[in-house]
Amino acid sequence: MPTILDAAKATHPDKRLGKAVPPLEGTSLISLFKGMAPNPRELYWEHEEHRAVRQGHWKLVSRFNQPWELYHLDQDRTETNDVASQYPGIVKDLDARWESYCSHTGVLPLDGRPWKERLPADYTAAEPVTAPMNASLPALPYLPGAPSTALLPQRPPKSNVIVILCDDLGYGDLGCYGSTTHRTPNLDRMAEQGAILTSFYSTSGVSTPSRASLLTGCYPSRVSMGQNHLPPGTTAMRQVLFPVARKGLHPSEITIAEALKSQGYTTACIGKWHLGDQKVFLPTRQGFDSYFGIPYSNDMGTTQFPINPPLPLLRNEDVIEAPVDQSTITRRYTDEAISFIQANQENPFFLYLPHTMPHNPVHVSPEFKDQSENGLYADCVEEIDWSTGKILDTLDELNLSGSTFVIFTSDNGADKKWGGSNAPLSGHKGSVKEGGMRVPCIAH
Ligand SMILES: [Ca+2]
Repeated sequence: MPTILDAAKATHPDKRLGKAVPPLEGTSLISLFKGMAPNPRELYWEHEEHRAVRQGHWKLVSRFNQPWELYHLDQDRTETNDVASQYPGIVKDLDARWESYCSHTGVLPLDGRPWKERLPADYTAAEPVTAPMNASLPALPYLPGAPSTALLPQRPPKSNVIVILCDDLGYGDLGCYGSTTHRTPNLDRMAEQGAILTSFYSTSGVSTPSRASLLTGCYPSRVSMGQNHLPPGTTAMRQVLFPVARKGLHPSEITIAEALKSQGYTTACIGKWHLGDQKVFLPTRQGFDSYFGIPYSNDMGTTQFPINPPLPLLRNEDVIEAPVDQSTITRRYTDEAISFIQANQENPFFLYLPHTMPHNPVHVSPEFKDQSENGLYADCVEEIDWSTGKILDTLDELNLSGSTFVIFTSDNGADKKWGGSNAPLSGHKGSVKEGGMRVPCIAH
């Protein structure tokens, strides 16, 4: 949110429902795109029984409610060497930050016990660390030979904004992030001409909370999207919304679309929403002038639970197809996106394009099927690359490239069994290891 508003020279509303809006947790990355060092700050994640805090090169992790583990990401990028017992002072400091985060966002430990009660007896042992805690985040530490962060051009006020968000695309799934099996020439070109970030995070390893943060600039729990709906037939709280959920992102929360709409932008959401499928929660009630897409994940049709409705495709607030033909969905999203850009070339626009793919079950157009070296998953990634190329070409043809800020990223890391890659990171979708939340991010 803050990055988009910064790019659009727009401001966040200071009041909501007549009350002052607290400061957002998100910060603008525009200075980073201009080649300046990022401001170091701590980051937090929660996923069911998992917790994590990152500050500089240190990362504190608790998995399955177990005591904290500590990793030095610069020296141990795969998070295999737990050094918590060697650096109890760092553990103590990050644990205190976690407690502060909990009180700030309303997050509670799952069993009600403070996290510090889980720490080892030598918790307050001498502090051996020599590196400063506030060391800057490393720039491009993992990809020898990767393109450096380039300067993005100055853009006019009220630049157009396009956010392309993939579903479950992993850190290692693109050529420009080191993949040798996925052909992504359009995204590689976008990275060469723009900026590629190697330490870019979503706020969650799963869809719903990640998207809530993207659109509001807040941690998921700040907007009550950290713990969500009970899936049918289970008693465990989950983080993602399921079909016919009684809950969604509260309509009073301020989204990017609402903030930009108030500045005169035309707004569209084309793709998977996953912030509530009841009418009151749909994109059309959250600042988007139009919506075309599926309201939740593509595996949530009748094959997931028999009580689920057939996976619907919506235009605005009406179901126009159920079950949706997923093999054409990426192509149809692309056509819709291009039509929207063409129709709004004379006025500022915000296009939010959250692809349905490459979330399992992957589907591709006939032209892309069996064309890659990594099965349907890579076919799907290559179709998304094609789609991005078509959108960038459209901007060029309409002479809008210089006045349009485009971000390509993913809502969380690749799942562990459908063909995606988070290499060279460990972890996967749904974990708090790096592969769960560190995602590709290319800006142009
Ligand atoms: Ca996802």
